[in-house]
Amino acid sequence: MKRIILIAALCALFHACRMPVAPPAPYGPVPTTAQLEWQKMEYYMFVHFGPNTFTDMEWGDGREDPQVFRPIALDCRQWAETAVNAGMKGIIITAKHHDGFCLWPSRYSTHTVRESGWREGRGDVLRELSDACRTAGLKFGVYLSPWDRNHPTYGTPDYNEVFTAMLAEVLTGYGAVFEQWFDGANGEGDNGKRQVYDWPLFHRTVYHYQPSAVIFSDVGPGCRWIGNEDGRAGETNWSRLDTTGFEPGKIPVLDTLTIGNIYGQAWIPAETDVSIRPGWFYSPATDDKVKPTDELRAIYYTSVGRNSNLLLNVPPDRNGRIHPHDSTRLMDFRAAIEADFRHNLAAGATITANNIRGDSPRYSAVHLLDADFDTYWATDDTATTATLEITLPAPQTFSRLLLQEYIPLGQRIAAVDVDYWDDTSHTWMSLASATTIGYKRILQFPATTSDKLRIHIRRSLACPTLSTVGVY
Ligand code: FUL
Repeated sequence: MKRIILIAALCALFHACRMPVAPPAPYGPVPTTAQLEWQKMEYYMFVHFGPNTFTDMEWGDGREDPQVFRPIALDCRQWAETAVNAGMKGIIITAKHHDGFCLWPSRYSTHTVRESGWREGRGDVLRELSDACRTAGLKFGVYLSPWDRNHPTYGTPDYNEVFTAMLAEVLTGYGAVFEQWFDGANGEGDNGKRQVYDWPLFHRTVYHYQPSAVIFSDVGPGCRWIGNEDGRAGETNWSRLDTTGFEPGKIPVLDTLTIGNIYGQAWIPAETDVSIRPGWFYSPATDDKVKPTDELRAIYYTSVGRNSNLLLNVPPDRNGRIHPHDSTRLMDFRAAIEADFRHNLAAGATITANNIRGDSPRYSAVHLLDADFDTYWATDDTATTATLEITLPAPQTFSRLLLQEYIPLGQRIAAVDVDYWDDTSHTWMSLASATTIGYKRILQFPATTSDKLRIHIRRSLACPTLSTVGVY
């Protein structure tokens, strides 16, 4: 009896003293804190606004009379309210497009809101929008086109100094900037000259004034262009990219931007930018061409559903307000997505894994079903394949599976098969397959009824981790 008590005591002591199982080591490049916060935003608004709004142009040539800029009822609070009601998390505005017109009264240009006469030349769209975003709880971002078809110094080294000074103005005058958007389009200036940009200087300037800003360009460094303007990320989409030898406007083949590089040296996740209308700027000619809800819904699945953020452009009209056709469509789009993800059928399910890291509760598969991104399931280091089984309390009909990798430790999973249990044939039947998961991957398939699903990770570059599984 004494021996038994002693053994039991020793066992208890052993368990109490057992070292916590160490998490998997990060694999490859990983997101910075700012990139992780950015990725969690998922969906935000792009605003193209400026002289082009009033001239039916997409690319103004910089010789427009500033007086054409005359929004008679500009209301940035209406933009911000629309974004909030649409479920968006921020707004990025074209502070200066290729025509060089500045939406703020820049000291380094004579082609600005000051010269327009709007609000007697005392207006500042960046001020009004950044204030409205702050009030509405939205993040504020700035698009600044390096290509400038108006500025007299464009095409000379002096322009790099001018552009840097303009950057400093927009980055210091309006509070926190979550994303600095650099357009890759680079043509000639009004003087027929083309600029050689000082990208290292531009990047240094952004990080100096806004250390937490994510810098967008064709090739990062904070986030990258998806390689098309159709709203389509790759079904395979690595948040990693090799950028040596590339810069904005001098880019790898477009497919590489759409797919990323499996062994890319840098963490540069994708952003999908697309417009709700055929053009980036407002035109009355497109009032009846706002994308239908089904098309926007499809774009959600091919962007957010494929490990990319969605930057949806909603161009304000000539009054300076978001047109009712656009705002109504945005509300329908939100309702459609919310309906798709209202009931997670996996919420009351049981879930098992054939491998749990160190058999530790810390990495148990139950973490896949909690709503906490920061708890996750992981396997032992030796595993590069694994199988999860989900049993629902009763048979249910579903057509979507949502998966999230725990990306703070890097992107690992390269191939996944999903099966369901068919009660008639008593076999597992194939439901869907995927390659990459990343921050979020949503698989769609024909509506299927079953009480069991199986997720088989067929290939992982290092032991897999998953944070979330949802069945809808
Ligand atoms: C492109 C620009 O040329 C378009 O006008 C628009 O701003 C789009 C978002 O990026 O490169």
